[in-house]
Amino acid sequence: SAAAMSYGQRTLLPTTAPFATRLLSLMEEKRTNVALAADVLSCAEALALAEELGPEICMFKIHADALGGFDESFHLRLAEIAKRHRFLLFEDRKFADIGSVARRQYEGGIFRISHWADVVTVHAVAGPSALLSLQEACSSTDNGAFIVSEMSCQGSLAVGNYTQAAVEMAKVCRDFVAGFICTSRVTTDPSWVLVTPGVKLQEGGDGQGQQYLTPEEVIGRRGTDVIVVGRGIIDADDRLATAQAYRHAAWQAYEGRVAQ
Ligand code: 5IU
Repeated sequence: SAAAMSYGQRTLLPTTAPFATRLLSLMEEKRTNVALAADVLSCAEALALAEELGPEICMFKIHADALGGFDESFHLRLAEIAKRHRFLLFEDRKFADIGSVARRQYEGGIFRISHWADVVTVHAVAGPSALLSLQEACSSTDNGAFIVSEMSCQGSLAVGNYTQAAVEMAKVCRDFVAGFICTSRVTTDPSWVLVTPGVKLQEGGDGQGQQYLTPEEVIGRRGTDVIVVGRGIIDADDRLATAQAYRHAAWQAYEGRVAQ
C-alpha cells in the first residue's frame, strides 16, 4: 500500500513535486521526519534553536510576523544554519487572500518570504488562485507549498467535503503543491507529503483549542509523514534530548509502517 512505500521510493514517482522530492530525500538521508515549530519570541531565540536542534529536524517552521527583531540579516543567518545542518525553511503563513494580494504578501513587505522560505502553507478557502500566483512568484522551481486540508484545533471547519476539495485543488498546481497539512491520511496518493501539527509525546490539549496526538498515532496508525512539534520540545527543560525523543518515536513509527 501507499503507506508502506519508503520516503526514498516516493521521490521516484513522476507525480512527486520538486519540493516534495527535496523533503522526502532529506528525510530519508538524515533519518528524521520531525519538523520544529519554532514559536519563540525573537529572531535571536529562533537562531539559537536552529543551531541547537538543526541536526535533529527536516524542517524549521516559523511565523516570521510573530518573531521580534525580524530583518534581512535574520533570514541570511537562518539560511546559513539551514544549509550547514541540512533542514528546510518553512514559513507557516497560511495565505488565504486573492491571488494578487497573496503574491504581494509572499514577495514583498517586511518579510519577503519568497526570498528565503523553501515552503509555505496556503489555505484552500479562496480557491486555486493564490497557489497559482505564488507559484509564478516563487524564487526557485524547487520550492513549494502545503495546502491546509485539515487543522489540529477544536472546531475546525476544514473537515469532510472541504478537506476533500482542498485535496482535489492540489491537482491544478502539481509542480508547486508538495502535499497537505492534515491530521489524517487525506489522500492515498504517495506523491503528496502529509504534514501533521498538534503532536506531543502525551495526548491532550493546550487549553486554547490545540489538540495533541502522539507521534505513534500520527505516523504509525494514521499514516501521515511528518510531525510538527513546537511546545512539546520548546517548553522542555532539555530541548535537545526531547527533540531526540520525538525524532526516535516518529522514526520508529515510520519504520514500523514501511516494514508492513
Ligand atoms: N499549526 C497547528 N495546527 C494547524 C496548523 C498549524 O498547530 O492545524 I495549519 C501550527 C501552529 C504552531 C504549530 O506553530 O503548528 C504547533 O505548535 P505546538 O506543537 O506548540 O502546539
